[in-house]
Amino acid sequence: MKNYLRKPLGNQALCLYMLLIFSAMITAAEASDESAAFIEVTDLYVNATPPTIKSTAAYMTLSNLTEEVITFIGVTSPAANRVELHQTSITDGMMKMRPVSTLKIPAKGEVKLSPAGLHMMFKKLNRSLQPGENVPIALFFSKERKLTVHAQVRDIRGQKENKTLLHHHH
Ligand SMILES: [Cu+2]
Repeated sequence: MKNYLRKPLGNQALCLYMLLIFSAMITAAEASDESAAFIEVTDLYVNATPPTIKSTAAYMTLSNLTEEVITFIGVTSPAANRVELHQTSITDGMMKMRPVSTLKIPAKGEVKLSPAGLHMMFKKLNRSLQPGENVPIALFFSKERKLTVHAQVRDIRGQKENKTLLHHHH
């Protein structure tokens, strides 16, 4: 009787184990699906920061590979407490930034984020970012689509053209 009871339990445990492995495999498959081309990210980098600076910006080009408009709806990174999409504009010689909540990427079109315009603002960095390292950035889009990319940290402080466009105040 004892053996009879134990056996089905053992099978159940095995079944559960197999189920766990199976669901892990499914999750892995879904994770790789997330990069199944709907958006292509190029020219991706984030500005290096000295230890005293707690914010920085990331730039990239977002290309929509599909036949319909894709809306960017948010961004996160483990390197910062908060990441926001910002638009830089110059009004009366003063540079201002404002948060942009959503961004439409036209069908088969692209949107460039660059130092003079749109950028992804990293706020409350939890550490300084060293040139050469890679920072994960999770991008969220309409239809619950997510894309994780890795931005290379670049030291652009020495580059004259970007010098006046660096901003650390919010
Ligand atoms: Cu900004």
